[in-house]
Amino acid sequence: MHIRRFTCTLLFSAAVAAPIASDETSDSLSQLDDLLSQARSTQEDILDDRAASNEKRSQTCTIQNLTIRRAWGALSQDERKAYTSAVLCLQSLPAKTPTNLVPGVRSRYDDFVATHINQTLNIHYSGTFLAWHRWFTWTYEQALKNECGYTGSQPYWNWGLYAKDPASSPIFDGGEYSMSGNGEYIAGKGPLTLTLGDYPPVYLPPGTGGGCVTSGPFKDMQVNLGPVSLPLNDGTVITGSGLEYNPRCLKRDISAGVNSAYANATSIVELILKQNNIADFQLTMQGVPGSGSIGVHGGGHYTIGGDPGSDVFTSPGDPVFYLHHGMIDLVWWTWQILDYKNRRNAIAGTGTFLNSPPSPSTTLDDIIDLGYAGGGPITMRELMSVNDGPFCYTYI
Ligand SMILES: *[C@@H]1O[C@H](CO)[C@@H](O)[C@H](O)[C@H]1NC(C)=O
Ligand SMILES: *[C@@H]1O[C@H](CO)[C@@H](O)[C@H](O)[C@H]1NC(C)=O
Ligand SMILES: *[C@@H]1O[C@H](CO)[C@@H](O)[C@H](O)[C@H]1NC(C)=O
Ligand SMILES: [Cu+2]
Repeated sequence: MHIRRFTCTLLFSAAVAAPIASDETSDSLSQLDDLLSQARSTQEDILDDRAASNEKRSQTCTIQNLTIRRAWGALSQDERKAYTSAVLCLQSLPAKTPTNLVPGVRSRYDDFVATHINQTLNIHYSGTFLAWHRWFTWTYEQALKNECGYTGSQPYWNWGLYAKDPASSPIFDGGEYSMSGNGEYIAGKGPLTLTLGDYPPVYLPPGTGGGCVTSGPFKDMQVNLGPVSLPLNDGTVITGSGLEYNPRCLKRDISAGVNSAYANATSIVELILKQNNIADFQLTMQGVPGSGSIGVHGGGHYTIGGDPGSDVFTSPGDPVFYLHHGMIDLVWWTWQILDYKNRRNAIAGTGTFLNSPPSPSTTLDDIIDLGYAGGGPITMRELMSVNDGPFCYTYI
């Protein structure tokens, strides 16, 4: 009896294991899981070591009090609801940004959008890209906790899990426990044309929405700021200062084509394992200009698409931004901890977008300031590790 059951189990495992092993996506997803567990256990070793040492300064973040950030799909329905309710709360609180500086701000949520718009040309394709967005995402998470009573942590979007059909994923399925669904279907859209300086354009497969989001927690959300540089499917771009009051619906154009081409499980694993220095890592992640790739960073943003999702400046105006940047941060942290000694403080780049106009190299002494979004001025040095400076979190 016992032996028979054992045999059955073995047969059953073999039957399910075979197709998984032959599937590139599942292979890469389990590789990503392994990398993540490896990163976790290295982080625990680091924290154990310093708890054992007498260094007092380093005792503030311990294994016992790490905040754990989880994938959206791993949250319970109640936890997801708590998160979206806290975001809606932030959207109902008054802005701190004075309207003489940014006439369009209407809520505390908009403070974050305004800060991102204001600094866009210094925080993408620059030396501060990763650290700036780590601090931005963390500061947003703290606002949800401290100003809206949220007791959970910032969830993340593992792009690789749903690359073939993001619109049906728990993040975008449009249900009560999602981050709201796709935009209304607009027929006959051409590809989304992205231009970057004098490089040849990149044409992205259009999504299956394009119009207003009509389902889920954010169906009545009003977008107030932007656009600054919004690409359209006919090759044109709508531009503006982004700072005026421009109330409109939240639009999305969820694209499985973009997700599977640029932010699939294999591309995530390869980014982590094959890039050996920070300059290549952050450039590949954002898309090497002229290569035709938009990287996993562009991959996530243009999977969401729409307005403000596809506007580099205004993209935090779609609440999924923060789940996307949770994943960007997870990937950076996983990459850092694979060679912590050499990568913990590794930075490269300058203070301007593709160094245009030319600017000094970013250093660990450079100050990051999120303005009215909060957080206060902080040095790059303090933002380099998820268990130092203001941070004490991990990802599972
Ligand atoms: C974590 O615990 C340590 C030691 O108990 C404490 O000093 C520190 O303030 C805590 N840190 C956080 C972020 O809760
Ligand atoms: C996965 O992403 C990589 C990098 O963007 C790309 O080269 C590859 O074709 C993608 N795989 C699939 C199945 O689309
Ligand atoms: C925009 O950035 C400038 C320069 O860093 C700063 O002086 C200004 O206060 C910022 N505006 C807002 C609204 O954050
Ligand atoms: Cu950004």
